[in-house]
Amino acid sequence: MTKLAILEYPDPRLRTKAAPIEAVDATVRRLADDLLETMYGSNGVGLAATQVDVHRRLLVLDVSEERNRPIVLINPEIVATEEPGPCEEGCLSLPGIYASVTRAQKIRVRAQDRTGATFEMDAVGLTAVCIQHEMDHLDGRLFVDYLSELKRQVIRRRLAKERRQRTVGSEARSAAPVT
Ligand code: GNR
Ligand code: NI
Repeated sequence: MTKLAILEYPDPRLRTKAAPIEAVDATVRRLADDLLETMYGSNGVGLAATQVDVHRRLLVLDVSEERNRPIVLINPEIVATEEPGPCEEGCLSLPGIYASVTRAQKIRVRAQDRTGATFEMDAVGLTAVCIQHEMDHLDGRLFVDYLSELKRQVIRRRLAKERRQRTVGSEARSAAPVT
């Protein structure tokens, strides 16, 4: 398995609409494993293929405390939603940014698993919110799209500043004498 690089907002590649997966083959299963490794390695509860610049309809999640309940959803579709409510969201593509978004707190999803079999699952709470968040990624949407343009601008500036500081930090380190 490989830990992959995660695209960060406002990278335009995060706006790509992912294409359906025609056949669940070894390549798709390897992608699912790489997504899981990348998600666990970044302490995320979910990850969409879009975030690693693969524009296919696949997402993974694990909302368990012990980090031992991986779920792989291929070509997911939401077939029912209930109880819209607020949820504080974060995103690995917007490190350190959190905001409240309204999402259905109960959903029913249809998807294929890693064998290609179609199944349905009911999800509530964080699992339901996370699936909607990941499915938004597959359509090129981010949770900040639900905020005002003013809030998005504040977020873009904050992320740009943090990235600048990360770069300065690494330059200072590489310039330091190696003794
Ligand atoms: O790690 C994550 N936490 C999270 C918290 C609340 C709502 C959604 C999420 S998903 C996010 C990982 C991520 O960016 N997935 O795309
Ligand atoms: Ni995300």
